[in-house]
Amino acid sequence: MRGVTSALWLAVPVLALPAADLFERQSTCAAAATYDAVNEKGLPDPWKFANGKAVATKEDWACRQEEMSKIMQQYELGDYPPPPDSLTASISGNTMTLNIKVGSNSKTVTVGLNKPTGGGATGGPAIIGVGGISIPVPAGVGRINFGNDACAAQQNPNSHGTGWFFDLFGRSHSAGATTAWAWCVGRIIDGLEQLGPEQTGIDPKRLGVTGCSRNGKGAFMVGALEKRIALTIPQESGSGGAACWRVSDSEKSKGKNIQTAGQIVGENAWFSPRFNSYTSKTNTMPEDHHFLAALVAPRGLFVIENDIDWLGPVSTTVCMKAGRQIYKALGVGPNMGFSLVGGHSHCQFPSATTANLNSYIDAFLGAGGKTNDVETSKATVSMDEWTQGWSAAPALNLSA
Ligand code: MCU
Repeated sequence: MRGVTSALWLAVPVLALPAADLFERQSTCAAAATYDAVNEKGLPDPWKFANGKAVATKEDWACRQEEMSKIMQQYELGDYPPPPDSLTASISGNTMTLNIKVGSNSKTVTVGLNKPTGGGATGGPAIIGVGGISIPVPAGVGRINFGNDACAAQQNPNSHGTGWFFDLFGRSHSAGATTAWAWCVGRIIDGLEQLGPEQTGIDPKRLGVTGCSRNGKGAFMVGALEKRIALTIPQESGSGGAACWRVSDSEKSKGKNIQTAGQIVGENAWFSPRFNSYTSKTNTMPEDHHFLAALVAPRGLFVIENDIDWLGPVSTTVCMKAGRQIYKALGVGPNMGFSLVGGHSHCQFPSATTANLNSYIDAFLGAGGKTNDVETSKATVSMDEWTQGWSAAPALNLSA
């Protein structure tokens, strides 16, 4: 008996990895340090890892999402940093104050809250407005005002490096403004989590994000990079948001007055300086903006567009239909909607779209239920041209 016990004791140190360590190792995805450029006319295949391996399981998909995020950071977004070293939140009335520390840098930021009503002890839902809100927000849903320009400026290409994100990380940090905004919104959510619904009236598990135009590009990036967002509603984000770079380049070559990658980096600081090397050869990037939808999946996503040429109605339709294909293959098709309704001015929400919008708000921020599974666009597109090279979709069921 004694012999058996000591044999067990001997065996234990060999096997005994701390449980947390073991789980961490098991769940680690094989990420490369950098991802090679490609030469692909069509939209890159979401179902194949960069090393050629097929995405076959839910675990594979989680790793592929991590990889797609890393690839986008390498080619156009710049690095999306981990959470800060410390964050302390306090609240007075409707103003939340955040004290944030990264290394030896610190920053104090205030955020205006418009608290939801009727949320009870668990708090109610709220929508974060990136630089304002231009969708109709249902009664009772709170609003959070994210002053994105103060986080990372968007005046012109030279504004890269200005704002409290860069005060914390240094002026030469690689993040584009939209990437920085995603990180800054993450800090607002940290504050809401820390204070809890008792103090804020907000349930941090029922948060939406929206923004229009340039700020719609930002809202999309927030949803793609910050996984605590339950519903992402980019409005008229166009190029740099719901449009795919390759498709916009193709439309431009057909004579359309459309924003392209080449133009965008000369206009503003929305993307990383890293992107500058690829804007004249977007077909070499192992990513495009259908990956933004792939990164939001399976969470709620309702993409609103317009038929204004500059926004690229064909490009946003192709790109977001590709996004819907991804959602469908993940078994969560109705979680993503695409609504391109024209005939109104930029950032003017068409009232006929309200019922569809509300179906997503109810499903993800409210009582639940089904969305209207929207796919509306008058643009005629040929999806085959853009997705024919994709591997067979794996038919995963992420809703289970
Ligand atoms: C659609 O968003 C932008 C667009 O990308 C820019 O080229 C243009 O200058 O401004 C749009 C915008 O933000 O309008 C409010």
